[in-house]
Formats: sequence, C-alpha cells, structure tokens
Amino acid sequence: MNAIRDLERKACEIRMDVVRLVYTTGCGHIGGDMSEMEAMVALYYKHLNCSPEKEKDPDRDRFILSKGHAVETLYCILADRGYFDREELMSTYSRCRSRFIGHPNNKIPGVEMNSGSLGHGLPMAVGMALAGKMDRKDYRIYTVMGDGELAEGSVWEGAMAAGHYKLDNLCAIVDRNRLQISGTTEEVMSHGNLEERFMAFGWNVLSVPGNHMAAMDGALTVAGQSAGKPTVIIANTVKGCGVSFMEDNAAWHHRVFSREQYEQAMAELQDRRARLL
Ligand SMILES: Cc1ncc(C[n+]2csc(CCOP(=O)(O)OP(=O)(O)O)c2C)c(N)n1
Ligand SMILES: [Mg+2]
Repeated sequence: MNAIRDLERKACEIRMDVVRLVYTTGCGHIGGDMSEMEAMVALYYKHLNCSPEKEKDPDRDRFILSKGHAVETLYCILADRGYFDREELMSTYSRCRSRFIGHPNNKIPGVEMNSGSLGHGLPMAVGMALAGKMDRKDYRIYTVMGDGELAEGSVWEGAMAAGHYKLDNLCAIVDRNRLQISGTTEEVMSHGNLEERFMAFGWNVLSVPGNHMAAMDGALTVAGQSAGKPTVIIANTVKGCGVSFMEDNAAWHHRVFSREQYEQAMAELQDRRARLL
C-alpha cells in the first residue's frame, strides 16, 4: 500500500476496529492507541519488511511497541494483516484464559517482544540493531515509545548506546502527545527541548506532525536513508486523535465508552472514512 490516501483510509478503519474492540471487551488504552495510529499504519502497510509468511524469517524487519499499554492498535493491525484470526481477537481480548492479554505478548504471531513495563523497548531495540550490525544483516529495527515513557532512565541508556554504536538501522518514534497517565508530561516530568536532547546523544532527529500521514510517511522514508546515526522521529500527535470528545483529554488514557459515546465515536469515524473514499 503506497498511496497516502490508502494509508489514511486504513488508519481510519483501524481506528474503528480499535473503538469496537474497546467497547465490546470493556477495556483498553484508547487515547494512546489513537495517537500512535499514523506511525503504526505507515509502518505496517508500507515501511516494515514483514508479513505473516515471514514471521520467523531472520531477515525480517523487527518492530517493538515499547508503549505496550496501547496494544489494541497493534493487535487490530496484526489481525488485519492476517497474523491471526480477527474474530478471536474481537471476542476474547483481555478475557480470562485469552491469549490476547492487555499488553503485547510474544506468544502472539507477529509480536517480537513482551512489553508494558515502560522503558524497555528502546534498550531491546538497540540490542537487536547491534546484533544486525554484527551479523552484517540488512534488516531494520523500529520502536514506538510514549513521551511519558521517556521519564524512564533506561530509555536514555539505550539512546546513549545507539548513538555510540552509530546504529543507523534503528528508528525510534516518540508519540509526543504531551499527556501521560495522570496529566501533562510538562507537569509530571518535563522534557525541555526533546529534539536537542536526542541530538546530544548522537541521533538524527526529525520532528513532524505525527497524525499527518504524508509527514509520517516522509519521515520514515528519510529514516530509512540515515547513514551513521540512529533516527528518532518526534511525532507531535494528539492523544485520542480522530474522536472529538477524546482528543487531548488525559481522562481518555484508559476509559471505556458508554453506548452513546461509542455510537458518536463510530459516527465521526464513518464520516471521515466516507470523505476518504
Ligand atoms: C515502568 C512502568 N511504570 C508505570 C507504568 C504505568 N503506566 C502505564 S501507561 C503510563 C503512562 C504512559 O504515558 P505515555 O508514555 O505518554 O503513553 P501515551 O500517552 O502514549 O499513552 C504509565 C505511567 C508502566 N506501565 N510501566
Ligand atoms: Mg503520552
């Protein structure tokens, strides 16, 4: 899938799947699912060299969802890409004895790493990227982190190592929605100038409107051409993006829809989809 409009339509459809999943199963981190959407769709429908047939291929690209709480987007995408049965996900997610627990689980086809305890995705991605360099492989490693997650010290150890080893096969995307679980990142743990911080660690830094598909797609293309440095894409996003009453509202970090809210959310997304046809 290459055309920006097709990717935008896919992002809208996955948003609808996520809303349905959270409504029918009664749980999920919907705000962060929505803000990371354009990055995830651009990766899985264009930039990542991966597929269900190549699930164990040593040359596949690897993706780690470091902000593992926003797993609903990842699961809906993997189901849509054919890694597992969509109906099983929709009917069992987060239920007792389901394999689809509320954070990424590497027993699920397509999931590279268990995550959910914040701060581990980047260090693991650094290890995988370093292994790729040592084995002279061409695969690339991508990770999506939250901006609240950047308060974890391990992120900065990983950032330092990636710069030191010049891991140009690594691309980190920061979902910079400026909210975390309990308020704004500015109040809870401010980042100052995030671009300058990553530059100081030896990274190639791109800063884009992260819910703008063409901008995200362009940044991922540039990241793929980086030589001698890891790339971070600071994706300036809106938490809850796509549903008016959830947007930029910390209360929707982890909340379930009433019937009326569900119907309104679906109506807004269907309108958007109709405009993209
Ligand atoms: C090590 C660790 N500490 C605390 C939490 C609890 N927690 C879950 S989500 C979250 C906020 C994350 O905010 P952010 O990274 O900005 O994610 P997003 O806004 O994209 O949802 C926290 C603190 C956790 N999952 N892991
Ligand atoms: Mg955040």
